[in-house]
Amino acid sequence: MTLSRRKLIGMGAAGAGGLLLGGCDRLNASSGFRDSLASAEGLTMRAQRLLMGDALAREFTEREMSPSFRVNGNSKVEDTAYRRALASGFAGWTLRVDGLVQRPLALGLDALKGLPQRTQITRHDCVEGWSAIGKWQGPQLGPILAAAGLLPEARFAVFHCADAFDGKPYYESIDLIDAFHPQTILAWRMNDAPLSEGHGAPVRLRVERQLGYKQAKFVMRIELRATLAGLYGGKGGYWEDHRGYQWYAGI
Ligand SMILES: Nc1nc2c(c(=O)[nH]1)N[C@H]1C(S)=C(S)[C@@H](COP(=O)(O)O)O[C@H]1N2
Ligand SMILES: [Mo]
Repeated sequence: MTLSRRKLIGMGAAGAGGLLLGGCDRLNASSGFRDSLASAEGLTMRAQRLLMGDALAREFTEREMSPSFRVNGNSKVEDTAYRRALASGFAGWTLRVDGLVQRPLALGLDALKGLPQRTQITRHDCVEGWSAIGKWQGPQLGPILAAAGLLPEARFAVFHCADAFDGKPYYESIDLIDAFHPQTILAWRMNDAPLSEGHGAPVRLRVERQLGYKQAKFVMRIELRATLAGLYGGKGGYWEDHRGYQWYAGI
């Protein structure tokens, strides 16, 4: 099942729409969120959402694919459990989906490969000033979250990664509008080959309407949360906490 923003809202306040509309009220109660809405970021996010609605990011043809797609950020994961899993071809590895869900999931790579797949050729834009067009394949995130059953308090999907910078874990987060967007997938395949370690094996997020740093690699766990406060630096991601990058990194 794919839920578009329109469908989410169409479900009304008692249904998933309540997640969005009710969420605003509750978020407004927190001064942090009020500050961020008053900021340029809040304005950009709301303006972009109004303009784009549930529009798709541009997709490209095979001929437009970049001849090379660089590896950026961490290209290797130090974590010993990760190294063992990588060495075994991720045989016993599972992706956990937990937090504010009715049924926590543990999905093996075969389970992810067995779900309906989406393939998309998109342009990745890194804030450092480079872009590359690549082909990504994997299951959509929305149906996986629907299978776990979101609790009414759930507002954000947090992606916990296996890597770290200077001992600080890499993580990222998106809201439910992006989580249920049709182009938001858990990619295990890139350019017709299994994801390499450098590009984020075994699975990485593709959230195509946002910048490169939101495309979390080495995703181990997806946690559904009511708020980003209280998690690491509280700003929803490694770069947001430590480098002042914006949480909503719209392209
Ligand atoms: N776990 C994790 N995800 C990450 C990063 C990282 O260092 N660790 N770097 C981010 C940045 S800044 C970019 S531009 C892309 C790079 O993806 P690539 O290596 O496939 O080009 O991954 C993003 N996701
Ligand atoms: Mo980036």
